Amino acid sequence: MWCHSHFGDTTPAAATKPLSDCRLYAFVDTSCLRGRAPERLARELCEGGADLIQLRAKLSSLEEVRRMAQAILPVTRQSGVGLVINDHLSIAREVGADACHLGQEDFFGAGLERAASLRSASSTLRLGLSTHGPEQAKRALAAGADYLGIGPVYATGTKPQAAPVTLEYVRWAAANVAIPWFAIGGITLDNLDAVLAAGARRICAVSAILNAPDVAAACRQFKERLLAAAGADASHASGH
Ligand code: TZP
Ligand code: MG
Repeated sequence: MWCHSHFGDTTPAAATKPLSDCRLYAFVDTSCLRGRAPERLARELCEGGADLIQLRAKLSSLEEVRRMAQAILPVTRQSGVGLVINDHLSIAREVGADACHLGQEDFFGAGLERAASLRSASSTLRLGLSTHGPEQAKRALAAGADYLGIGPVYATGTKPQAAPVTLEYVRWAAANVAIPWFAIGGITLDNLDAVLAAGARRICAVSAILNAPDVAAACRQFKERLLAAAGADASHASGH
């Protein structure tokens, strides 16, 4: 088990999925809320089979992020879905989230070197790190990250300033990264096959899910195809 969080609510908690079982990593991104409550989106993502949910709130105050995290956490816990807080280590710790996701600058740029330094005796907080190329991936692995983000694969309006790393970096990750890693950036149901063909078996999708007419249905479509790809690997490996 990769984590059990302990937020003081009365919702019965399902066992949190191990990170190695996580395939579809979905987001509650405040830039895609369009008036919808964060906890409602979290519920729809869980219903659709998201395995992990990140709260990404680039323009929100600390207090707003804390409030959203506290509203989402009972929903994710009920489904056994891990909650990841983007950028805000202090809030991830305070609310008892399962993981914190940090960029290169947030982690290495802040002088941090080891994922273990973020944990304490009472906390099993996991760390995800964004990486944009092989050198960053090697450094993140050496730091003890629990998972890597590999992207942005394609240009995306959700992170407009970031240059695409292309499928070449996805292929490199498939050949070289032994911990869970998630391809991210501009991934849609239309280009998913190309991302899978490059070797990804775990993906993040933000706008393709949150801007879909039916959020849960969009999740289900991604999830089915990710599970099919993983299932095909397993049957090749067993010779069937
Ligand atoms: N990191 C790299 S690309 C990206 C982040 C947070 C945004 C992904 O969003 P979308 O809408 O799935 O392209
Ligand atoms: Mg960041």
